[in-house]
Amino acid sequence: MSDIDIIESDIIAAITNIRSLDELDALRVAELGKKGRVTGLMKQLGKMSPDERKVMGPRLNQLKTNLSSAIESRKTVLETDALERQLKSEQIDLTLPAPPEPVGALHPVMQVFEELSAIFGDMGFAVAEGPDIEDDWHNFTALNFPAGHPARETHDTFFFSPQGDNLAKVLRTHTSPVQIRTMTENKPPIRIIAPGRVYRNDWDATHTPMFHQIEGLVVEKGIHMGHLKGCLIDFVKAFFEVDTVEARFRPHFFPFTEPSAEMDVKCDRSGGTVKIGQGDDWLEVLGSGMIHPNVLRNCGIDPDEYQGFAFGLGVDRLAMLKYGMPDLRPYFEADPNWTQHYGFRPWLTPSVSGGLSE
Ligand code: 2NL
Repeated sequence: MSDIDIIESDIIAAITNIRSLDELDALRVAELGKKGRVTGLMKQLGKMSPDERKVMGPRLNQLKTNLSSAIESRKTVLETDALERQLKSEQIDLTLPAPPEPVGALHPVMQVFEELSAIFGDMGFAVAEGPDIEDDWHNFTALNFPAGHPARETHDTFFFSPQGDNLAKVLRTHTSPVQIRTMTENKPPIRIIAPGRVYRNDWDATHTPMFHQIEGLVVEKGIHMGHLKGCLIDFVKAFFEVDTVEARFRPHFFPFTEPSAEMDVKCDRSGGTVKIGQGDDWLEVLGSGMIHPNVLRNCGIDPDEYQGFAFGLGVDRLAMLKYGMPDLRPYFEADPNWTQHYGFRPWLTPSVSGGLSE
């Protein structure tokens, strides 16, 4: 056997023993690369006599071809093996039970909205909704804020750019425009709550530019402050899940109600949390009043025939109070740890008879 034959069978034996693609590539470089053994032999051709070269030239080319094709076929075998191994390791047993789905949680603000709907629904209120983008008339004028009235400035309103001759649209600063729409589109008796998002340009530890409000409205014949007080005291007892609560109504001013009153309830702040229905402190819970005759008239209702009361409260703060959440900011951070801790199981719909918060 010639030297070349020995080299060839050596290398082919080595190729056959190789177990990985990396090793195979290293061998290819070592034997056929620029500094490789076979290339070294090729370089010697130049020093040979023409006769020798005639024999050795084709023989060396043959060697190169044989080695290349041995490497290629080994490569195919190794690649096929690697694929087989990968497919085996990635096998899925479709008969195994599925892993449990991650369970979402209802945001406490949404839970409180559900509880409020259950309580007022039980008293005969329907839920009404309206657009977040309102015109000036529904958000202000109809509610007895005359043009240029200073109370408009207290709302930190977000205005859109004015379109043509119309006054600029606004992001509603309260849910009252929903009630205005209900009164202009329906005849009394009316008994609705309007829950939803409202917007004011305010951003600090206790205020967010978007927050949640619920307002209530009753328009019937012969409605008076006694109905307002009875309704709101019943509401507070149901919401805080207590049998008795002491309440007081403090005179206040809103442009859209006359008289207006803020409602406080007795509470206990001694243990670091607020407990409703006991103790000697007062906690402000909502604003309310008898609907201003101008507002009724603006909606086409005769104030000599119909009277009504209305109230409004901030839902974010109410949720903090009821569920002991010390900080408003995590409400809008979508941190799954927080939602799992403070959130509610979404399928437990609150009801007055079946329990509000379980
Ligand atoms: C508060 C006080 C209040 C109303 C909202 C209202 C709506 C119409 C007519 C009359 Cl259409 N009143 N809403 C009345 C009194 C108070 O909200 O402190 N909200 C956070």
